[in-house]
Amino acid sequence: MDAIVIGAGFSGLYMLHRLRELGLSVRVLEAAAGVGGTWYWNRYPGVRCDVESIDYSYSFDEQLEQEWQWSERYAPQAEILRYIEHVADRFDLRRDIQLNTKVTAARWDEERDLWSIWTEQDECYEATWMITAVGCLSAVNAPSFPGLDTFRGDTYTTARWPHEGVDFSGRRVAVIGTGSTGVQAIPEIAKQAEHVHVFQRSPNFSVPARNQPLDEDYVAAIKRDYRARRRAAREAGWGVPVDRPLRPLDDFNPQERVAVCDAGWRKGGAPGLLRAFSDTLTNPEANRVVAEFVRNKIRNTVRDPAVAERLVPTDHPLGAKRLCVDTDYYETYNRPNVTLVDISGSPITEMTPTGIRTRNGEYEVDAIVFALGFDAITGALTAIDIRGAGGESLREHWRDGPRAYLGLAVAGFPNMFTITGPGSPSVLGNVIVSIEQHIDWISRCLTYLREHGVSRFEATAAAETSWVAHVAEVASGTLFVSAKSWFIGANIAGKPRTFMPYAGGVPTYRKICDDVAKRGYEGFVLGESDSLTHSAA
Ligand code: NA7
Repeated sequence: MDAIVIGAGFSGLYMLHRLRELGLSVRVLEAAAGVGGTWYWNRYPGVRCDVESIDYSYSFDEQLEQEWQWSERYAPQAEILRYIEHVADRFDLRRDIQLNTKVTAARWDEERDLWSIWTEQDECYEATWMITAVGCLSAVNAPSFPGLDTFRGDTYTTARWPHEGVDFSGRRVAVIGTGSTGVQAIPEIAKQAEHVHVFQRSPNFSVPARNQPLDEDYVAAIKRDYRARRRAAREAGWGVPVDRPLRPLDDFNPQERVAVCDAGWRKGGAPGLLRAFSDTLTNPEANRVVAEFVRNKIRNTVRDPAVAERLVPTDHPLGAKRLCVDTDYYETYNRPNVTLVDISGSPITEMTPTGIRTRNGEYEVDAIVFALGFDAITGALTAIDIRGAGGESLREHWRDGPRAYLGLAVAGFPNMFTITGPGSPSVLGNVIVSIEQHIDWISRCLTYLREHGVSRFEATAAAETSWVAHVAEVASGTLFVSAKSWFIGANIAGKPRTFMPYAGGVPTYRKICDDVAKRGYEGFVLGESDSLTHSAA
């Protein structure tokens, strides 16, 4: 093939569409039995996107965006999956997608300038270009509690939820994990189960989604000028349109500050609070004002003051861990069938045949739900044994933290593109905007390389090093670095602590990528077989 794309989620599908337009022969290899990526796997109760569907959708085709009708402000998983399936059918993508095909290894062939790519079934594909579209939140942080195999009840992992659903009626359920996933799942499970024990290691900030059916007039107004909406999304720092000019905390007096936060809280969704002030994520005082506002909302919502206090996050700035978006999360702790088990000082020591033991005691349950998150951003890439020039392993190259030029390419790994790779904005905001930007850039790059007869394309070590330093420098000017989050790999034992996404905002990043292209792919070596035709510093 000309190209192998790994993964058939939002990225893989659009990449396939663009590569076909370029006339390349392409195969998409997908581990799952269906398309959809994270939206295929994550089927737990309450699962929705935390970005509004109007924005969390492809912008590349005007007809597609006109014909598709989102039913709710934040579409549920089943609807997002239907949308992805619709896209696969509408653009006739399925004939080039091979499902149930997990890629296990890939090796760069120096002699022939191509990738050999192996699957779990031991098939081998060869392609000039290897494009990873594996998703930032797809490698599951699997539970590894002692005694887990002795537990006699049922266990469920949110990111691998049974397709037929789960009936929790009459059952005592433990949920471990209170990130975005737990925060969405807990209220839904509590509606059904006899009792829910929530095991919380650290509390997260969460804001109400205020999800609702989409108003037809509102949608019609957006569709009349969807281009403007998309443009606004692309020009906004995090890929979501801004509804008012952003101003720093110091522009407001104390009453106005509360009013700004209150407006965000009433509107619902993450942007209202994250962007309450232009400096919420860079100025500790601005962040403190917003965080304190949300803390008070928690205290005012949860009736038992001791429970409320345990739900109040104090160990990180608001937004430094991804801000959760919920429906009735804090209210759920007012239910008589919900118990919060604070395991911050008394961790889970083991699973027993009948439940969960912490340092403080044992909790008998019939089922355990693990909502432990992901080996984010790099986990799905390092799960594949990728070997570049000279046999160097990607795992080894990233031993001290991920290194990639623009988050798009890795030095020593020619002809490999990493969609939403480490060092790109990826998970900071609306990932669809970042996915489209990466894919459009890669497509233009491949066109240029073809026109210039280039068959080998590789980031230089110098460009990679300076980009990694730039990503770290930008992050150090934000409050992101002060939280033990999955953004910095802190949730996975032994993972190097590096802030992985690019925090300089989507428009700045886009301009940098475009400038690199304009300067003849500065920072890449462009070669033709063994003889280099062009090289840039
Ligand atoms: P997250 O945000 O990583 O949350 C995982 C949760 O699981 C978090 O509360 C963790 O506590 C908890 N956790 C992880 N390991 C353990 C162990 N061993 N014991 C107890 N608790 C544990 O993942 P999500 O799936 O919720 O969300 C990921 C993203 O997906 C989300 O931001 C959206 O963008 C979509 P911790 O906070 O580490 O103390």
